[in-house]
Amino acid sequence: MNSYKDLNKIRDVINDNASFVISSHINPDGDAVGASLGLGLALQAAGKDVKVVINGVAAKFMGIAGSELISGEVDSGDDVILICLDCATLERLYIKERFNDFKTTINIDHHITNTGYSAYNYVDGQVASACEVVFELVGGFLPIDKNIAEALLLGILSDTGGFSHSNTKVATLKNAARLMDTGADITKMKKRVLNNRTMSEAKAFGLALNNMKQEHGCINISYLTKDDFETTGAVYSDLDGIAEYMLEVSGAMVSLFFTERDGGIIKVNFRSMKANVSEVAALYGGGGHINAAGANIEGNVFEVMDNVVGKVWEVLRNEKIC
Ligand SMILES: [Mn+2]
Repeated sequence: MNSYKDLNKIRDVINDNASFVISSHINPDGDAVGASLGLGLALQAAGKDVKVVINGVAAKFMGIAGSELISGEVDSGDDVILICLDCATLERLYIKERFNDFKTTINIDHHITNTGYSAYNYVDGQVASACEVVFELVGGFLPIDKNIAEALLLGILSDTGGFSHSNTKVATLKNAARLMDTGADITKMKKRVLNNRTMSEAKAFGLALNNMKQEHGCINISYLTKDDFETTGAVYSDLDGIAEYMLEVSGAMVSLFFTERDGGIIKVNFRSMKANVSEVAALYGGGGHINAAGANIEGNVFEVMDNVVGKVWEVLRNEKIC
């Protein structure tokens, strides 16, 4: 596991500078959005100039406190610090082309596959969400109010599936409890992140579940083509949760969800009960966590499915998981 521990150096950089750009991975999930807005609000409250530059934020996340910090513009230059959140590799960073334009760079994350691509890196692979790493950085250093706490809870709820995935630890619940101590409304945030679907998302779910098959008696797979996106009007950020749902269906030890993207790229979401799917994702240049990972693979959706199912089956068979 990669481990990067520049916590105090990062606090010094924050103390010594006034202008920050926060960014995260492409197609940001709830953790990416929550960490970005939570840290953005904390820096703003400390008198810093902050812009959050992330793309394609799902409508359900817009309007929460801190979303006014989201900007399409990237300020860069001699005095601006870039902070990358929840982003395991530079390749996945939304503003990767601008990475070298900043005074210095900071990488704060919880992916065990994080490559430590910044000048200062703080990666805690033990925690469930990037929001908890931000909380660790900010707690006791900058004041945390209800709005900051709600943004961070959004990410914790998102990455743990509402405290239901196996990444939910004692520390996760303690962090959530400490955030609730600020007066943060966890029920409101849970409704926003987990119990809140658009019509197009529901339709895409329907198509994906209709396409679902089981391979080798324990690998549930499904896909959506570009045509499916057009038919349903769904966007990629609408697809959170499909792979998790597929893992709940009859005997699955792994679920694999494939989506056709632009440029002949197939995005694969891996979810598992036990097997380390981040190792399989890494074979394709992807990464993530033991039970949840992703990769972008060039090729035809059906060929990519066959290939990935073969690799996953090897792991499940070798480890006698099924
Ligand atoms: Mn995350």
